[in-house]
Amino acid sequence: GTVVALCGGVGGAKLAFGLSHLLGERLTVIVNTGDDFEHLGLHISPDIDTVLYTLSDRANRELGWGRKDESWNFMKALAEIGGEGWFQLGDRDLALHVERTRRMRAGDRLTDIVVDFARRFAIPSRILPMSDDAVRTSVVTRDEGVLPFQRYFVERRCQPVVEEVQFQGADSARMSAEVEAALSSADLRAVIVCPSNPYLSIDPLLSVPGISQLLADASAPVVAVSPIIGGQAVKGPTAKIMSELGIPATNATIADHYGDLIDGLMIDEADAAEIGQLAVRATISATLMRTDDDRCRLAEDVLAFAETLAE
Ligand code: FO1
Ligand code: CA
Repeated sequence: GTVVALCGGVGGAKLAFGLSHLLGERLTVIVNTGDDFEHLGLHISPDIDTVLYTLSDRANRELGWGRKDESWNFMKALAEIGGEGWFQLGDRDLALHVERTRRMRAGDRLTDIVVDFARRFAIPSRILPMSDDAVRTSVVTRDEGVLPFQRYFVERRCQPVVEEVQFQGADSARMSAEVEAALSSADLRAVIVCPSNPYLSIDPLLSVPGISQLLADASAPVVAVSPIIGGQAVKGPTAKIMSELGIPATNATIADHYGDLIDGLMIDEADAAEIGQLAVRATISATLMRTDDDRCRLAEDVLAFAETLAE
């Protein structure tokens, strides 16, 4: 059977790495593009690139984004002539942005471009953008108005208080034929919602018309891995945003947030005591992924859990 993973950036990509190692070409990863933006005239797709780099062992593990063995000559040269420096584009990373932008201007679909890059990187699994249409995440802040996602996340370092998260363009976006086929395949064995930020990384995916319906209709079990451990987000601003939105940073909230879309939730062993309070079938595992072995073991655990939920 085949498996689909829904994924945002860093945390999600780590589990996608484990799943990819176990499943190879039987895995399709559908990736958030709500973080995409135009910068310096280039089309940047941070979550797609994080997945491409992570699954091909090119990721910069220290930074959590971008490539390993990176150099920054372009940024230094840009600063010298007064260019914008708040968003760092490494010399090697730049190649993807330039080539993606060139091909998009030539009329190629983002899906085809990403599939080609993945093949060039010898990634056996399929990586698909959630849509070829632009969906742009923006954050309504209390004091600074509406900020495009990267301005909020990188330039303002998630400091502004969040009142609402919006997905511009979502209403009229279409999922690609490839996304639709992957989610409605008769061969589908499980859908895994990776431990990415539900509000910033997974919700944009679910906002694309049709995707949540396909999840709800899937005969295969849909299983999420919680990004919360001990009341804290493993990485990034999940817990901060939840508290600003007035939602407690607990696994129960994550379970309620995904609601009927998921059939099971995997939580961290540190939160085992919460299992009884969850309105969904749940199981525990060690969800913190420090090493490649951790990623593969968690992938095994989540697939085994999904197996127990299959009809
Ligand atoms: N994150 C930062 O915190 N600072 C950066 O300068 C930065 C540059 C960057 C360039 C390419 C890329 O693919 C990602 C980059 N990120 C950077 C990460 C990215 O903005 C976020 O981690 C994701 O959008 C959140 O999922
Ligand atoms: Ca279902």
